[in-house]
Amino acid sequence: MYKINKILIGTHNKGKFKEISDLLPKKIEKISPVELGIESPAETGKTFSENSLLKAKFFYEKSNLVTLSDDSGLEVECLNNEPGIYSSRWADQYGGFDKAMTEILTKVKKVNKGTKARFVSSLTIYIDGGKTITETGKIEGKISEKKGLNGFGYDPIFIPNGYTKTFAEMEYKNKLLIDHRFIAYKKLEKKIKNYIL
Ligand code: ITT
Repeated sequence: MYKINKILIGTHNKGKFKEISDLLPKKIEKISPVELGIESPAETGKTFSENSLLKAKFFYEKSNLVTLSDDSGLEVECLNNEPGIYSSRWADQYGGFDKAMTEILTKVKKVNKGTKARFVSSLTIYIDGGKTITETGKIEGKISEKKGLNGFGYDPIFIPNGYTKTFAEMEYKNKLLIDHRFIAYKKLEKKIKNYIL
């Protein structure tokens, strides 16, 4: 059985790159699209899994390296699960994450139908020979006032169920080992064990 010793982590998001790097076995060499001068594809999919697959294919075709990509986001129930797949685009649209988080908090207060929310991550690995595997992980929780300075993106406004701290108040390692990306990775790991361990 051939073993993967090098993976392109197909993301331009530094927070995701670090988390995915830390989930993969240490002995696997991790490459960033930034090192290879590869830009991001347009995210034309309608779901996290479609976008994740589209990114993995795009980066594989550009680099010829086994690729692992993520499409993720925050779904807020009272906002019809927005921003969802548009989580990154909301940040661009509102002028950064801080403003996008303020926007979410304002909308959630206005709608006044609770604070239930979840983070979702779809991970796709594109293996030589064109084989792809996609797995999705979700972590349920609630929207909170902005708290904490760790992490990235929408971490300051999300408290997972069973915890009292936002992702941004948690130690990096504690978030890493419970979040949506970890859940998706564990599902994926079962299917690629023979290739990576
Ligand atoms: P790539 O497409 O290059 O991977 P991106 O940041 O555009 O980078 P997405 O399209 O998947 O990635 O957008 C996901 C958004 O959701 C992005 O704004 C993230 O910051 C945010 N997000 C995803 N996972 C998160 C997490 O664990 N904590 C906080 N925010 C997260």
